[in-house]
Amino acid sequence: MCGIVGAVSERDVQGILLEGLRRLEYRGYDSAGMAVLDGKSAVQRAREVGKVESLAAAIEASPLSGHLGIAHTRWATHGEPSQLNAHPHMSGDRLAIVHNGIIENYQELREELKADGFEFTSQTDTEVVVHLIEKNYRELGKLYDAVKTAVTRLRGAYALAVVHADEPEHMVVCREGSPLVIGVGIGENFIASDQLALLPVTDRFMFLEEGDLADIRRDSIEIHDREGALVDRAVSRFEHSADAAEKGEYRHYMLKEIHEQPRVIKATMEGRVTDSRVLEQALGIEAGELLQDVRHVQIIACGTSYHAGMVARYWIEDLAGVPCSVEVASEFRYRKHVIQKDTLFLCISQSGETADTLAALRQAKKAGFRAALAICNVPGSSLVRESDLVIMTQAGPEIGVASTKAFTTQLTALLIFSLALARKNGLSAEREADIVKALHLVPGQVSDVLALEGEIAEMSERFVEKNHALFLGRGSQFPVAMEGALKLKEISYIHAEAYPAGELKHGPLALVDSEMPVITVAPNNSMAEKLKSNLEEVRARGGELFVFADRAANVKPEENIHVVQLPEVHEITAPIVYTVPLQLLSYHVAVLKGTDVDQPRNLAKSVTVE
Ligand code: HGA
Repeated sequence: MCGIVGAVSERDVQGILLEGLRRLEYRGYDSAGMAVLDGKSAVQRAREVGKVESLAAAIEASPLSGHLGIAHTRWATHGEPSQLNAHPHMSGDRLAIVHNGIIENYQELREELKADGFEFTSQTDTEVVVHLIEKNYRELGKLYDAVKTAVTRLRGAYALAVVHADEPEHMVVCREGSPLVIGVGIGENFIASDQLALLPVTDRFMFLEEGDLADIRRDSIEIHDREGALVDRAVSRFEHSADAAEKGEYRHYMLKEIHEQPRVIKATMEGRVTDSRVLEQALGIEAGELLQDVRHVQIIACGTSYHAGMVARYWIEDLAGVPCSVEVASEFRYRKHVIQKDTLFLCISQSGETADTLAALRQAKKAGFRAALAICNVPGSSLVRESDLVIMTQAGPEIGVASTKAFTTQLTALLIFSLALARKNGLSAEREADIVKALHLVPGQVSDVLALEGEIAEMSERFVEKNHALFLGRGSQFPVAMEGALKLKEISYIHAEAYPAGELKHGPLALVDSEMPVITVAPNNSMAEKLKSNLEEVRARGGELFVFADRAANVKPEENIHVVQLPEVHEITAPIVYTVPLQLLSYHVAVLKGTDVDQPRNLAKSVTVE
């Protein structure tokens, strides 16, 4: 989850690196650092605890200058956030590295290197790597060879960028389990954990494969694969416009991203649905044949993407009649499981680099399943490259750590997939047309919900003093309630839990009193009447209810019942539309509480470590 950026250029690289770090800060932000080489002196390094702006201030006070540099924004895994643990790490005063990932055998290497006389100044796993490279450098005398030999000793996940003051014309980078992309410039080249970091300087990128080791110079890029063979990696152009990563008129990225939903949901449908049917080829050339064989779907995801998977289970079982299981990746990967014959393995991840999801996919591949389908937002990511079928969500860069538009576009893609699978399993053309028509209405309905922002912001004032909240939903709205609770936790730090409304009386009702706000999503679906009885149970215990419902659900505002009326929506597409008011509610509660909305404490975007 850390962010790495590096540059080799004729111009001074300090500004490029700093801007890159600012753009990567969503990945980690407990400390940041930079190392720059000018070809004359030893490595110049600055490291600061806190956000990138602390580093920027330190560098402004004592500038670094040079044509080669690496930089890092950290999300600590080993060792507290501190200046000593911040990257770049050094061995002596001439070798520096930045690292994203985890070195699993670092204890053993640390003991070995200590016995060799290396002194450790940090608690990180990363520091063993820099000393190991230095040890090899002393023997081999070439940075490239030293890195190549050192990585054979590493177990775990890493993206590394390495520089040495005796070889100030290049950096050596490699990747194994953590993302790394090369930005191709003219007479200058760059590296970063994410293309976003480099958009001010290039829009051409090469994606390293697992095990690749690259030598990056101003005028050349040489890549060798795991076996040591010289390889070409295709150059592709970044597809989104550079300003997609800017905040524009909005106060926070999260708010901007909430408001982008009508457009990106529409973009995710484009080319994949006609007026009345889904185009299964949009899932891949072999999709038609492949889906024919699928008898079971196993969904794997983490966090918000897991909630999208839970909604999809209702769709897949309801529309296609195909059994579907959903599991969080970090659990799936560490247990024995039975993969049923002709299972489609469906991974959902915004970044496509989520370490647990990728590990689950790789493990399942060994166990054998019919095919892997990825729902992902980042082209060229590991998940996309390692799957047989892909549906790219068209959310554009999502910067806010709390996911919003990635979730609703995942739902859109999952509904398209569910319909394609359902058609193979007897879904009638009429029902398909009915649902596709409903899907076309979603962007407009989301806009209608966004127009209710003022009302929702007013409602949020009642939450500021609360310490807990309960979210209720039934059927496919239960995962929507879970996602609502997660958003509130993530950005406002209010403890929130979600329950299927029918479960209330089996325990959580004991928590309900006047201090416990209860938020309910209540479209007029087949469960509406049952849900209303559950609301009465809450009211009878003095609970304050906040209900998002459409007119037809007929929930009347009364004392202790606040109702926000939503547009009428089709039962199948309702989870997409009903997610949006809960995002707005969490956002406004967080703003009132004064939290760091885009970068909530302890979290990071794109969880590339376990
Ligand atoms: N293990 C290293 C890098 C952490 C990381 O990649 N986080 O996403 C450290 O703790 O510094």
